[in-house]
Amino acid sequence: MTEIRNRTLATWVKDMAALCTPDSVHVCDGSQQEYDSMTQLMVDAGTFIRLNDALRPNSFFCRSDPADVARVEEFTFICSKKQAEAGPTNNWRDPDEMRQHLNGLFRGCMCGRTLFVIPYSMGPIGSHISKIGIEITDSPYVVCNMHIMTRVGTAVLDVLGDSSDFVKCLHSVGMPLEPSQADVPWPCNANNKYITHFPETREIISFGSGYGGNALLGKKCFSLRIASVLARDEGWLAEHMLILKMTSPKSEVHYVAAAFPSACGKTNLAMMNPTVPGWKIECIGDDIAWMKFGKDGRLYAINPEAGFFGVAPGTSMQSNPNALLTLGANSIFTNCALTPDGDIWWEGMTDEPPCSLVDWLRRPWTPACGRKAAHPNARFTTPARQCPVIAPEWQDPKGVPISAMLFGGRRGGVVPLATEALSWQHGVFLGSIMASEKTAAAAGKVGELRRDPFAMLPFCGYHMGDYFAHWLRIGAGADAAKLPKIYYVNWFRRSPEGKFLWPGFGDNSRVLKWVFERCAGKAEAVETPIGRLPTAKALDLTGLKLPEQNVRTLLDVDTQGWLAELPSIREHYDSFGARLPAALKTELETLERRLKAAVKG
Ligand code: GTP
Ligand code: SPV
Ligand code: MN
Repeated sequence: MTEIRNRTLATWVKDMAALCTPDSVHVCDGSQQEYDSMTQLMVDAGTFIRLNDALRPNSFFCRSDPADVARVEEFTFICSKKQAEAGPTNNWRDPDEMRQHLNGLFRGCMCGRTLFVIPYSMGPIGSHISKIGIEITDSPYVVCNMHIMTRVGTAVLDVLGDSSDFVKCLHSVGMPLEPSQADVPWPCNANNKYITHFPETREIISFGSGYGGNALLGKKCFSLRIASVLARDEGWLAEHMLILKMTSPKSEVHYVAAAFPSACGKTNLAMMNPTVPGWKIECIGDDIAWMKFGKDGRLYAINPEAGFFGVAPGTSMQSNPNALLTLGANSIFTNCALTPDGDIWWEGMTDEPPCSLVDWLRRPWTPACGRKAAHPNARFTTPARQCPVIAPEWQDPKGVPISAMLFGGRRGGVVPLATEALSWQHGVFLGSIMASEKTAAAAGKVGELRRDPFAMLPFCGYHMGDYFAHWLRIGAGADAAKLPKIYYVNWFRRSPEGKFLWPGFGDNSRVLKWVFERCAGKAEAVETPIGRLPTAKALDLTGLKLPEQNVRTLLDVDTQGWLAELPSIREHYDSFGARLPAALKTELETLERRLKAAVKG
């Protein structure tokens, strides 16, 4: 077994083993052999079902406990010393009290289980932008997922050396086993979930859930909640953004980052097949971007992850062929449905559903039964390197220079298809007022509109008002000409009958083309009270049979709608109190003045 030479790490592992009292300790080496033995362990335990090897080699199907299907924002805590540091958007607990409480929960919590130590790197091993985390977990499911989602193993320990510069991530499913007690396929602790972050000591402690961002601690917990604090302190950005590479027919290249809330289209945009002829889109990342200024004054982004943990329902050869092609082998499927021939299925994968399935709750399913076969937050875990449109430079330790950033969300009304910010400050304003209809990625009521600034509402590890100020500072300290241009987009505008007005998916390349051409100083835009909008002519709609009325609505400035929204924006802003940057209040007042002037005409 891998030996731990790092003294800080060895002591921590020893202490945690003494606290959690596992039957054994396993330090992960990141090898294929380790992955295989782990999947076999789970097949034997009934957690995994091996899929039909002829259809989907080396892939596994997994169903979670119905009480453990999504991120739990209600039980997610920022335990900074001062409550004011966590701000109004986070749940806060005193770090000493939380530690004490968690100590009680962790005492003996790994009885009958193995304690796994997962050394992992977020970002290419050894890149100056990358960072190291060590996750201790009692879940082999987490080990397998971390193998795919991050760079795991001995090489990470080699880079770490004797340094104590790593994020301590402690995780348990919170279900110890008595000596004679049989395990269940998906152990968790339905009544006791805590996803806790200690930003001052750069620690994460998670208890009771084995699912997604609750348990794969490199993802939202480290790469966003802890990293956003590091980024604030060190002058960079840790964002909930995809990164894509766009190449024009003339082989010019621009890189674009985009922040949409959970289940609002990042994975789809990141690896789409563009419908505009001659243009190429390749993927760098689909969920998280870490961005630092290069010596040339431009902002460079890396994808800290190594895999995709993607929303399964709705993924099809029509909507996202490159995702399906990535999933051809070596993948894990959680809370999808199982077909009679040992493959997986979910709503939207095919026009016609299979005649019979076993649903995610292990019940027989037929198309007539009236239930969904897959959970709406069913997910696939798959290696990024298998994506047919992964950009060759996706692991470049330098990162890629970002030309444009998009913000967006699900908005049935008011927000047009695309708006260009008038300046960096105006762009920060647009990011700060983002709102979206809630999805199944987090527990709670789906469809409700909520403000989700920068798609970071559940992921910002400190006071959101300070986060806005950090964004403004980043802009103020940079050469304006080298900063990315900022856009606000909305693929989800609906007709009064509730139909999407925009085809979305590959056709979003039409908006990207406009963005690209704006970055190149071409393409027309009209100045409106809310920002610059594409003219109908500037948007390439060739080959798209879109009713003219749709185009008009998509590119319309709904002045009354925006005016009606001002009170809710003001209320949103008021919640940040004195920490709301004055510049943003000014932006809001200016918007109001411009809208009122437009009404008077
Ligand atoms: P997280 O992994 O939770 O952060 O989600 P994400 O932002 O990567 O969202 P994803 O791309 O997985 O899309 C979520 C859902 O939105 C899927 O069911 C998609 O089919 C759907 N979707 C994505 N893009 C579009 C679009 O352009 N138009 C419409 N109508 N639906 C879309
Ligand atoms: C999200 O919810 O934004 C995700 C999935 O990307 S999870 O890993 O569960 O956070
Ligand atoms: Mn996400």
